[in-house]
Amino acid sequence: MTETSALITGITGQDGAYLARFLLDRGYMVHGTYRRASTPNFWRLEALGIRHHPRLKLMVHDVTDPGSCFRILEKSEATEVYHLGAQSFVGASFDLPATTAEITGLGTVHILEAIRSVNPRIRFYQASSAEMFGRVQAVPQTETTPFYPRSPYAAAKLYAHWMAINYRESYGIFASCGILFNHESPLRGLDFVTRKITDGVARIATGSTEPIRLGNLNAERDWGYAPEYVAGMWALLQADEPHTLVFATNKTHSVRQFAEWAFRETGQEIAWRGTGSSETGHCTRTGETLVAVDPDFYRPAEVESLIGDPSKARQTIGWHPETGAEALCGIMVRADLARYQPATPLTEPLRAHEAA
Ligand code: NDP
Ligand code: GDR
Repeated sequence: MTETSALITGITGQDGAYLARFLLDRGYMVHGTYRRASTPNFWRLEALGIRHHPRLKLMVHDVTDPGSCFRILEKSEATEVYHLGAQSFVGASFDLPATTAEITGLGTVHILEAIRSVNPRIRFYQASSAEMFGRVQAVPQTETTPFYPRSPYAAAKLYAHWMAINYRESYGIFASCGILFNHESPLRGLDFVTRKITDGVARIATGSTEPIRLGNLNAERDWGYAPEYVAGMWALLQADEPHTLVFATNKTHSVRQFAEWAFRETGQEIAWRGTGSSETGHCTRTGETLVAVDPDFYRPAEVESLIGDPSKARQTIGWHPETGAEALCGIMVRADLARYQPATPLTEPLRAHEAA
């Protein structure tokens, strides 16, 4: 029996790495695409121990290059395509709106066009985002909540989302969209607020006196655990027909709350002083400044609060989250502490750019 071949764009990212491991564990042949960089960026694949897996093939690719989108489909002979490659950082999208549109928006169309020509029977997963709800029109958000994007990233994702649905309806392509709420892990990039906090907490716990500089402490997110969400991506492509489904925990918490949990994991309680851009968080025992608000991390337009209802995903494909945000925070802090403790062998460089 020949193995099923899957293609993952963005395999060097958080979800790409976890999804690759998930598919390899199920016997798939996995083709993953990475961007050429002066320094290879395979630390997540190494951390998961799959970098040299015999059924993993890595291919250089950029989603903005249409020809390369055709070639990866032809070479991989994939029957399932998980399109995760994107400029995924909302904050940077305000500085790089056109680049974000090209990668995150139009890049998806290049892949869809290639599927339409090379093999229209391919099952396609689109990494849609809760950010598309933006200034929310209903609480909690579901598959029928109207969208109101509030960033160049969200607008680009919304375009890609509707293009995937258009290819489903126009050409009969099995294009499924997962509208995923924030999901985090020890493999999360350091720019994102959860990992920025857990990395900072571990740094402070191992001797640093530099506070964590954050933006809007009152923003609320529905945070889940990434390995559970990639299992949902796979389940979505195994359904009898294509769907659009929300993946979320149906609970929301503030950035402030996440920081309090993270410091508590290392035995420190925070007392908050001041308001707005002059707010600081201090250790109740020592008075040391642990958190400082820095307006540099405010966004020109903010998504204040997100909370998703995953009932349809449970009914349709049996998916439901297991790990709540507080437990997730503990997992992340412990992993970052292990990275900073010199006696612990590193499974991940302290900074992605230090990867060999
Ligand atoms: P990451 O930022 O960790 O990974 C993004 C991946 O896309 C990386 O492998 C990156 O490569 C790759 N990439 C960037 N630009 C290009 C390009 N021009 N061509 C090809 N690949 C490119 O994101 P996540 O793993 O967290 O997210 C995966 C997907 O899911 C993204 O599309 C994201 O927008 C979406 N999403 C994520 C959510 C989350 O909470 N994590 C929630 C909802 C949606 P490199 O390593 O070289 O930068
Ligand atoms: P988000 O995640 O924008 O929701 O996008 P991020 O962790 O960047 O921000 C969450 C919230 O925290 C606030 N915040 C800060 N954010 C960052 N990055 N850094 C800070 O210092 C900081 N201080 C406060 C933000 O303003 C925001 O409100 C993530 C990405 O994975 C997207 O790709 C994905 O589509 C969405 O989640 C769902």
